[in-house]
Amino acid sequence: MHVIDSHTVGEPTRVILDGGPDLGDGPLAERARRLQDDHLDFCRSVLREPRGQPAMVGALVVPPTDPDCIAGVIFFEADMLLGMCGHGAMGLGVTLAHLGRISLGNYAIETPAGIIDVTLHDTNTVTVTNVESRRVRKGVSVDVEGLGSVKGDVAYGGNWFFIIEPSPIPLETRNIGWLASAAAAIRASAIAAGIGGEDGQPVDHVIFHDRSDRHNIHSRSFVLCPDDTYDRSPCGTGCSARLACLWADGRIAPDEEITLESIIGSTYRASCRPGPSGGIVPKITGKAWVMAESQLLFHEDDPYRRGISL
Ligand code: PYC
Repeated sequence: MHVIDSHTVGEPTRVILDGGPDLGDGPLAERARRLQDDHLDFCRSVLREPRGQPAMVGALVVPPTDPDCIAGVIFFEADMLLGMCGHGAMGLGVTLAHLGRISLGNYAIETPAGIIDVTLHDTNTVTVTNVESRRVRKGVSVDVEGLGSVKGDVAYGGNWFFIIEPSPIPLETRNIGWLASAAAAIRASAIAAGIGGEDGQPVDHVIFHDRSDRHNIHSRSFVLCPDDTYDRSPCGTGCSARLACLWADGRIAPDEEITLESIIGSTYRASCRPGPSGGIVPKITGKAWVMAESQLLFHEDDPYRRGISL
């Protein structure tokens, strides 16, 4: 299996170029469902240790259905699919450039959440114009054991987010374990209380936002991903959901660019415009670096060919 690994300001992506399962044809969302229902072993084998690492997101390159798109991509974690992935789209952009399949410019890419645009400005700098994003609920309270009542907004940015500001825990790297367990408890309580998208979509990510101590940074965040790892980048879909909340509160103007910081201090630039369906169209710019090109081998007698499951 031919893979290329990159990281986007710290958050890893593994692009799978061949050797993935046959998902048939049809709409990308249907093919993604087949991956989720029938091929989770594949996702685990690629992302779990010993071949992968906990924070890594997979990006399976598939043929697009839309002839205007240069590729289709299904983003996944070891145990579940992502509708979209901002850092992964940046990683895919620099990977396709590394392979000589694209040069500097603008490209449409199909994802299960919809068509996104990837603009490669130089070898490492990529802007992702994401799917239309929206806030669906403001200031919802959820009772969380050990934390009490926690208030947050529910927003969509290609995935579903519960967004809390200010953070109940200081956004410092020494608190990462504490932040992760609090965010996981909030997500479990939100799901149990039926708090999510308009059509019952469960919240899959939780974000804590707060002020940054750094000059010219709009805010700092901690993002918990569905697999309970934290995003080392500011999370492209999370920034999109965040922009949707800022927009709904009148806290950002069209095309105003802000810089958002991750818990490790890495940054994206982000802006938005009104979208066609009442939400916003986010633009997120960050940097990604290709770091390895490999052939993954899976021997029949390797007890960990499907990854380590504990
Ligand atoms: O950048 O959108 C993102 C993302 C989702 C999960 C990890 N990163």
